[in-house]
Amino acid sequence: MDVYEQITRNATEVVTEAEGRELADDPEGKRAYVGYEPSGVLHIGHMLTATKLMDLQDAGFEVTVLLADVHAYLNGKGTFEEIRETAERMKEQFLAYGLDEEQTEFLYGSEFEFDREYALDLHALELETSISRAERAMSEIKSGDTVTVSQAVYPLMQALDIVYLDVDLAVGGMEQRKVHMLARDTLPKIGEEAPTCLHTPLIADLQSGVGKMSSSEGVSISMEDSPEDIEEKVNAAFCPPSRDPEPDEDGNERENPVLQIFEYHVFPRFDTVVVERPDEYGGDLEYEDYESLAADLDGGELHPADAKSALATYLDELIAPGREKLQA
Ligand code: NAL
Repeated sequence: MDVYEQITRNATEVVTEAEGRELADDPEGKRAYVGYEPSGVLHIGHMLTATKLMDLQDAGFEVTVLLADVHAYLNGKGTFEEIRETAERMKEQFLAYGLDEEQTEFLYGSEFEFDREYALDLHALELETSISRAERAMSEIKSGDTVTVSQAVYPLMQALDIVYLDVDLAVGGMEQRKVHMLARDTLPKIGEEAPTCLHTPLIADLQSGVGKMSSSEGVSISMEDSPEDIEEKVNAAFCPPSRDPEPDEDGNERENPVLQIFEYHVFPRFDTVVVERPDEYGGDLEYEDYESLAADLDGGELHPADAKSALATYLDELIAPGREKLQA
């Protein structure tokens, strides 16, 4: 696979493509980073960016995972001590999920975000940013109903972290997009470079296919799930025999979340996917890429129930090592 293709496969966008191509021309020793608010348990959203980090490691990038303890605090996720405790567990789960221990650096935000120089740069960014812009940047990240001052500082610190971590490529889900755009617009105003950003897709709500899957609302999948939990959730998922479902009765766009999880979680990690079926239903099906599985579901060759049962099996295989760490 060509390096640019490897870096960008399954990504929604690279900002900008030209900058992404420049990185792909000479990936050795380049640094990619992703940050997460520590939450103790890894869920399917974290796993999606982690899979992208593995692509980047394969391409020669050095990967830094920022355990964004101060950000979680600013976003109302608990006391600082509680957040630090959950971060250690999260790190273990990332390694269990398959990030290369040698190639991955883990860092706490609090290791550099309290430095005097950082504080001065942060205030410079505050001077350059309107409250409404900061608030908009947080629309898909903030917890709680009212916007606090801490949540307006949050995206500015995220922008500044990109500078302090000396990152060549900032990776995040599409919900981070507005923060990254703020960083691209604002950092040059304080004499810093605009970062290149890569965004991964968001998976649709598992039960309805409408809107986005969320760990705080609705059904999500995490490393805490037992094999039975996973089976139950996947069996209840929205999966019409179509890769392009009709809108619902209210006209809302719908996705097929079962196919999305195959595309973004399963095929990047397994060379072949076997769908087991009894002989009387045509016997096992074997797929080497997402396209052929999606085409079979769409064409009626693959029944949604069989697709779901295979998905539950592969998801469990991805989750099992982290689940063991959680239980240890
Ligand atoms: C991600 C987060 C916090 C700080 C960061 C700094 C640099 C790069 C990425 C970062 C967490 C992220 C979240 N905003 O929603 O989990």
